[in-house]
Amino acid sequence: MVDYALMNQYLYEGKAKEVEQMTKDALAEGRHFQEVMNEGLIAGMSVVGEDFKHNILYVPEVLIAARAMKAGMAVLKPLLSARDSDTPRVGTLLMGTVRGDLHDIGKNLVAMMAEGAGFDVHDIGVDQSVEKFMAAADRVKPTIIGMSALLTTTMTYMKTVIDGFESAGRTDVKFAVGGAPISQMFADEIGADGYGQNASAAVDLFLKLSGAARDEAASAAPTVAARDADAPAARPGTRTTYRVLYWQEVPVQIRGEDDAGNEVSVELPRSVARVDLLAAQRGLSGGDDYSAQYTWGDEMERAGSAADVVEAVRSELEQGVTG
Ligand code: B12
Repeated sequence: MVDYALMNQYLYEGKAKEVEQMTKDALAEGRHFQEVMNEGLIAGMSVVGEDFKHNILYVPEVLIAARAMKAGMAVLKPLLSARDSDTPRVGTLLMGTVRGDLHDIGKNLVAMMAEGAGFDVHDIGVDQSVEKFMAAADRVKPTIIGMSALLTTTMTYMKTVIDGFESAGRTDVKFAVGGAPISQMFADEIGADGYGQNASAAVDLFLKLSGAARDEAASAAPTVAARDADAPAARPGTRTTYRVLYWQEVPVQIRGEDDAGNEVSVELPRSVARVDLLAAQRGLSGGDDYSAQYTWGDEMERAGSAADVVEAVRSELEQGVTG
């Protein structure tokens, strides 16, 4: 029998193969695809979003979890596409990242979750001008246009798109905006109809804008195993198991847990800049290609508390990182 809590945990840990297999198993067992998606995938991803917000997870871990979600969604996709006859669509969503901006991981995640919530999603990709948004809107007649921007230099273009639609007399569509530098205040300033901080909030917003309400039970995030908050201090003789996360050959993050239950995770800031550069040089800037380069190294063990071991490994790795 399908264990959704375990599936959520696998998704959280980015175990794509396990998530894919459990999705297949759940369907084979006769579970409805909507249930599998809500309870197995979206619920898991909501926890990832929450933990990202509270700095428990870093960006690479979000990307790895998103990859696992995508593996599960790929299994459900044919069923999602075939459901038109028996499920009323909630609305039509046109999604794109604005001109000058190539970031699409967050947008893709939002699109995936919106599709799961019952929207017809048309994703026009990155670097989209107002003309392209308009041409696409003519084609698909969206109820909502969702724009994404990750750069402070491109977020202002969202206003250009909104103004463009307004001067063309196209006031029949609602605008939702999002991306790391966006805020509710900015959304208000540029005349957007709403802002969503993460994929789950984005779906709530889309549902609100299209007049549909979210089922509370379906959107409630399950809790993940309690971590280090109340763990006792490490004693002498404590050992820590740790793993290093790599983007190709570049170490980007270390996560360790000692036998007293303390968990510590740090990013290697210099490596992030190096990854940006290498991604561009190696032609791996596209969302899927970029995310696919992340892999966890083998689990290792050392004497010491999680904080001490992770700090020691960080310092060793930093010395080995050039550029
Ligand atoms: C991955 C990444 C890249 C990848 C992008 C791969 C891809 N295909 O997307 C690569 C390496 C290509 C890249 C390139 C660059 N990047 Co970059 N990048 C990042 C990084 C590390 C993570 C972004 C990400 O994917 N986050 C995870 C997703 C899940 O979160 P998210 O995008 O915020 O999306 C969520 C919400 O915002 C919301 N949301 C998103 N869209 C929408 C839309 C709607 C409608 C709604 C409602 C909600 C919503 O829901 C999402 C899911 O929860 C950020 C740092 C950071 N911490 O954000 C820098 C960052 C965004 N990049 C930055 C920079 C400067 C660049 C470059 C200029 C670097 C360079 N030297 O070349 C280029 C620019 C290229 C370009 N023209 O766009 C800066 C931006 C600084 C700024 N304030 O402007 C950042 C903040 C890093 C930094 N601290 O300096 N980058």
